[in-house]
Amino acid sequence: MPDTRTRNAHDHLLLTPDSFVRAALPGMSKATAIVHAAPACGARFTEYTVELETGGSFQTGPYQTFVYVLSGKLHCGKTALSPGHYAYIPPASPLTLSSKKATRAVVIEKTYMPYGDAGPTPPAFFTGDSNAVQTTPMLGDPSVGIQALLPDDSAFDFAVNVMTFQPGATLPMIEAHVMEHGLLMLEGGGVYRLGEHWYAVSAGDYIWMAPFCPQWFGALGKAPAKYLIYKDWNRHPLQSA
Ligand code: UGY
Ligand code: MN
Repeated sequence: MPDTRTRNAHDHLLLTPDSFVRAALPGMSKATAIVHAAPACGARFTEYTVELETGGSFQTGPYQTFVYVLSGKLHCGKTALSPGHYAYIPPASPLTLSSKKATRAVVIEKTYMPYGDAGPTPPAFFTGDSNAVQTTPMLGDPSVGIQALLPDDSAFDFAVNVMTFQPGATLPMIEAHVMEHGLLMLEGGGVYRLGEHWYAVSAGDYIWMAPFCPQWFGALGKAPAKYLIYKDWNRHPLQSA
């Protein structure tokens, strides 16, 4: 009988690759999606991995969209995105992204929330390379590095960071905060505490954390552990889209 590390709890979800189910979303051609987080689980954003065949394509919807390439090459307008490259696509700017070879990318979609008096203008389209983004030590600890993939600008209502833990490094505290998270393990592994549960996690696993889910991570093994983490950011908790 098969077993899985996948778990669905009231304030978190752990999805392991053995339980991923693929289905195309509207606008996909020679491509399929593994939806990791969506309003169906309580999330206020969606996150999915898109897998494209040679000549595959998908379209961004009416939402602001963040795309991070995991493997292959993704053509986004005039830009070709390689692994670790990413794009921010503003809402209501439909774009077709395509591949000339097998490609995987993670996609985050969120309804845009304007910022106070700054008006309703969302940020403009841009692309970046996570390999070139500066690493900042977390609370002064050089064994936990943070790379902020989006600019420090209140026009953005979410953040996407890459966090890299040297072997044995840990989050400095058990966090519990109003922001929710979508987390994709990119490399290595370790132990994730979510609420009262402790999970062994490794590259390829996905975690959704509800607001205030107690969370802590410790990296295990001989190589660094690295994850891509989304959070809602820069907005008052009473604001809704
Ligand atoms: O940004 C964060 O809240 C991050 N430190 N959380 C996490 O890694 N679980
Ligand atoms: Mn956190």
